[in-house]
Amino acid sequence: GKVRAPTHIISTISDDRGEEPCYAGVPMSTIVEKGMGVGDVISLLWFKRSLPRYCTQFIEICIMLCADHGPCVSGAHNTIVTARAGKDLVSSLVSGLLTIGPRFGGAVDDAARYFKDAYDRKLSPYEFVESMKKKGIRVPGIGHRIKRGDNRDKRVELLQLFARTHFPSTKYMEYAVEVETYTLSKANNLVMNVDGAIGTLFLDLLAGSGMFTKQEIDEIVNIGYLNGLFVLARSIGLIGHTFDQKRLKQPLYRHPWEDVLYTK
Ligand code: Q5B
Repeated sequence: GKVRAPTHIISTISDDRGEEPCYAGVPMSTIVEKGMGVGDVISLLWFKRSLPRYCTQFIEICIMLCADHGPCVSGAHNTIVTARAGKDLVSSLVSGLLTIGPRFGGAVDDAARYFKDAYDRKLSPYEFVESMKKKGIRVPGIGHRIKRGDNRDKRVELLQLFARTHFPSTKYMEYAVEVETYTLSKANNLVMNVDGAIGTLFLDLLAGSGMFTKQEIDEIVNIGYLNGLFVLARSIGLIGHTFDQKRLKQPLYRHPWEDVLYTK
């Protein structure tokens, strides 16, 4: 009989061999006919299942709220400088994306990991924050350069409002609010930031939707899917900043001497 040659690639999320491409088994025509959105496409391609509407809506709200945060943040700054150096769209985009990491936008997965561990081990906010301090680790999802206890991040408030209205449970996020109350008693800039809100609310989505086993949740948190939401979202803004600089015909950027402390 026929012997199947061993394959070099295994793929489980999409298939383009038939009459029309399928995402996790769902044909393109169904996606269009049913009026599915980008949240549904992310559900299919990242989580390999159709999630309930409130979950896909939450994913779409995360994408919309993180699409941009002005020209002064690390990512936009890099993209602007690169575009002004005459580089192409992809170079300008990736130069901004490469700043996403533990301090800027890429703390979503670590927020999910650390807050899940602390909540599941029933640590009090005091025990959690002080144990992190002893280890010399900043609490991911806490702290912001411009947001303060008396100038909260509107994005965090909008995500919390949506989840409190639509999610069956918000236990991880409510725990993060308790942690924030404690960190704010230490310093006014130690607010829950957008990474912390998305990280803890995604834990609530995974645990409360009934769509994931405990093992699947652990795998998602361990692999680290959630920074992908910020990366995907912020790409929208970084592409916009590239077009903006090109449209404005901005010259090569050179940082002013006066703004550098030259010292020996
Ligand atoms: N301290 C975000 O720091 C920032 C502490 C802390 C315990 C903490 C810092 C941090 C964790 C990572 C995180 C996501 C670097 C942020 C984002 C997207 C964005 C960005 C935008 C957008 C800010 C002053 C004192 C020091 C520190 C202590 C600070 N954070 N202690 N846990 N988490 N957070 N990142 O203001 O005793 O003086 O040594 O790393 O969640 O990226 O809009 O800009 O949409 O684009 O520079 O929103 O919080 O404060 O470094 O001067 O620290 O506070 O140990 O204490 P800052 P520092 P001490 S959202």
